[in-house]
Amino acid sequence: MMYNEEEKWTFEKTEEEYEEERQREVRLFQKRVETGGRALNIALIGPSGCGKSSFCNSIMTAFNVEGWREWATTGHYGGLAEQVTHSLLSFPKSDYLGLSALNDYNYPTLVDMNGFNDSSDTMVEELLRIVFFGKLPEEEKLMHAVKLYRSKGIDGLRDHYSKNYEHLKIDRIIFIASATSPLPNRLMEAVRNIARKEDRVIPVFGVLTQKDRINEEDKDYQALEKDFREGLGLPYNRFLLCTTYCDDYDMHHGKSRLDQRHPELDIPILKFMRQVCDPVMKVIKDETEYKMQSPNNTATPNNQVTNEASPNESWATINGRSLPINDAMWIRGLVIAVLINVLLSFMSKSMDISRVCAEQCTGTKCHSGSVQFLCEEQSGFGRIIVTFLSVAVVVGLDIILDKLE
Ligand SMILES: Nc1nc2c(ncn2[C@@H]2O[C@H](COP(=O)(O)OP(=O)(O)OP(=O)(O)O)[C@@H](O)[C@H]2O)c(=O)[nH]1
Ligand SMILES: [Mg+2]
Repeated sequence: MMYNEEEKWTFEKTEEEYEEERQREVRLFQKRVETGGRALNIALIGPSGCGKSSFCNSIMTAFNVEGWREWATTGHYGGLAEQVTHSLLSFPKSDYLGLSALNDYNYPTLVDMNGFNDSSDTMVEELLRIVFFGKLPEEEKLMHAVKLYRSKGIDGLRDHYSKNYEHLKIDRIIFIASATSPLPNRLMEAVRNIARKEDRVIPVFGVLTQKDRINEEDKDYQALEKDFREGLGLPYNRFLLCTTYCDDYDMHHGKSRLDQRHPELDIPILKFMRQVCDPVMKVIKDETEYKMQSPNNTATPNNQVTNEASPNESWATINGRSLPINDAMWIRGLVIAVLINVLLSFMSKSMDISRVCAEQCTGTKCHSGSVQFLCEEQSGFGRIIVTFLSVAVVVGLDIILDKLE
C-alpha cells in the first residue's frame, strides 16, 4: 500500500505479489491449452511500426520461463528495408519455450507479418486471403506477389499461389495498432472483409500498443479505442490495450528487460492470450481451402473473375481478360493528354511561323532582324528542347507513379 502526492491511499502490488499473479496466470493459460486439439497459428497483423514484433516478443516472454529475448527483430527504421525483406516469419513453440517439459502443451505458433500498410484494394485483400489460407511460403518477399499481380493480374496471382502447399493456415488474427497514431482504417476494413466474409470465418482480436504513452481518460484516446473496437467488431474480451517490452518502458521504470522480467506487463498479455487460444472458439468451415475465386466475387462461366470495384480501382475487360485500371493510370493518361495538347498548340504556332519564314526569308537571310531570330529559333534549338522536356516529363512521371504504386 502506498501514499501518493494526491493524498490518497493507493494499492500498489509489490514485485512478489506481481510475480505470484503472473505464475497464477501462466497456470490458467496452460490449463486452456493442456489437452486435445493442436497448436493454433496466430497471425499478428498491423501497419508498419505499430509494435507487432514488440508484441510478438512480449507474448513469447510471457510464455517463456527465462524472460525477454528478441526472437522477432524490433525497431522501426522507416520500415521499408525490413518490410520488403520478409513478409512472414513464424515462431513455433519449440523456438520460444526453451523448456521441453512445456512442449506437451498446445502453445501457439505466432506469425509476425510485415509489409501490409494502411491500404485496402483487390490486391491487398487477395494477399490477405493467400496468407490466411497458409499459401504464402515463409520468408517469401511480399514484393514478389505484388510484381506477379502487376504482370499477370488477379487471376495470375491466384493461379500461382493456389498451387502452393498449405503451410501455417491461420486460426486466429490479432490486429495490432498503436494507441498514439491514427487508425489504419483501410487495412482494418480489408482484414475484416477477408476474415469474416469468406466461407472460412477466422476469429479476430485487437491490440492497441503504447499504453504507457497515453492517458486512458483522454477523450481523443477514448474515441480512438471506440473506433478501433467498432471497426473490427470487437467486444471487450477480444480487445487489449497494453504496453509491450520496449526501450521506453525500461527507461521510464529504471529496469532493463535484459536483467529481469516485468510481470506487470506479462499478466494482461497472459489473460488476453488465454482468450485468444480458447479452444471453444472455432474457425467456421475450417476445412475450406484456398479457391481461385473469393466468395465476394462472381465468376463468369469461363472462370474469369469480375471483381467489385474498390475505392481506388476499377476494371476493364480486354480480349476477355480483366485488367485493373487504377488511379496512377488515370493520372498518367491525364498528363499525357495535357502534353499532347501543349505540343499540338506549339506545332500549330510553329506551322504559322514556318509560313511567315517562307514568305519573309530567302535561304538563311530574312527581311527583318526579329523575323530572322524567330526563324532561327524555330528551326532547331527550340524544337529539340521541347521534345526533350516532353520525354523527360513522361519518363519522370512514370518513375514517380511506379514508386507511389
Ligand atoms: N513506448 C512504447 N513503445 C513501443 C511499444 N510497442 C512498441 N514500441 C516501439 O515502437 C517501435 C516499433 O516497434 P516494432 O515492434 O518494431 O514495430 P513493428 O510493427 O514490428 O514494425 P515493422 O516490422 O517495421 O512493421 C519500437 O521502437 C518499439 O520500441 C509500447 O507499448 N510502448
Ligand atoms: Mg516487425
